[in-house]
Amino acid sequence: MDNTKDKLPKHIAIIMDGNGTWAKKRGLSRNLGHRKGVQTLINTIKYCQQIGIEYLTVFAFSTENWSRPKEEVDYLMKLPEQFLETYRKTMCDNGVRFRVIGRKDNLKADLLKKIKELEIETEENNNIHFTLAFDYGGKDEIVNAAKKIAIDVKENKIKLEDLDENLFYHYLYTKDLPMVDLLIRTSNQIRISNFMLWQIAYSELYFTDTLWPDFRRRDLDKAIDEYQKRNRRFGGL
Ligand code: V0D
Repeated sequence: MDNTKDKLPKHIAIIMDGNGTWAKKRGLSRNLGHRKGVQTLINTIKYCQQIGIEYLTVFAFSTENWSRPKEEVDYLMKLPEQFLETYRKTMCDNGVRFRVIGRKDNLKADLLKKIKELEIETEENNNIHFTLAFDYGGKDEIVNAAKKIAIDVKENKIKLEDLDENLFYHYLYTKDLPMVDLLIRTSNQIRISNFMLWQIAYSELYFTDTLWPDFRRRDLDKAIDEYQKRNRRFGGL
């Protein structure tokens, strides 16, 4: 019996690509595209919450994005504060559990403080788990896990023979999130680009031409529809 058919994906991950292309098509600056992208993100969180998605994780900035032109990086780095200012209260009031995953060593101290505060303030929320992957890389995450495991083995906190896939997962940035059911990438790029690697082992992958600032409810509906049509087998039959 196929009872996966009408199941909502529990965990959706999105690579929000195409902000620059969207702006260029309109003769606008890339920065305006990114700003529009923030609004689309906020609408998407709201909609996911409405339809009962439990986990939403989005790729905001990769470990490789630092090599973009300085001007663009400088602008991008203003978005977190802008996002938190406009959306922080809504998250608190509507049961959004907020998390940021990724490296923390390149973030400015005051931003890090604001992130920590909101993570703690929304700790008890469980309406939707909204996670931002920020200065995140999938390979970096795995290397980081391996290092932490090596330390714990050396300090006799774990035994090497006890290391299995389950225990390894506890050392990933996503240790508190389930595996990804549905990965969406916008803007017609058919790549993973070092987003979650371990976590997408069994994910359905959905690629759309829609540019991120144009992404609407019906685009998410289409992705979920497609997900429900596919028959997920996790390698079994
Ligand atoms: C631009 C579309 C929220 C994609 C979404 C610096 C690109 C909006 C954040 C954010 C970005 C990050 C950390 C945090 C709170 C919010 C964000 C970046 C880009 C990269 F604690 N949106 N957003 N960060 N965009």
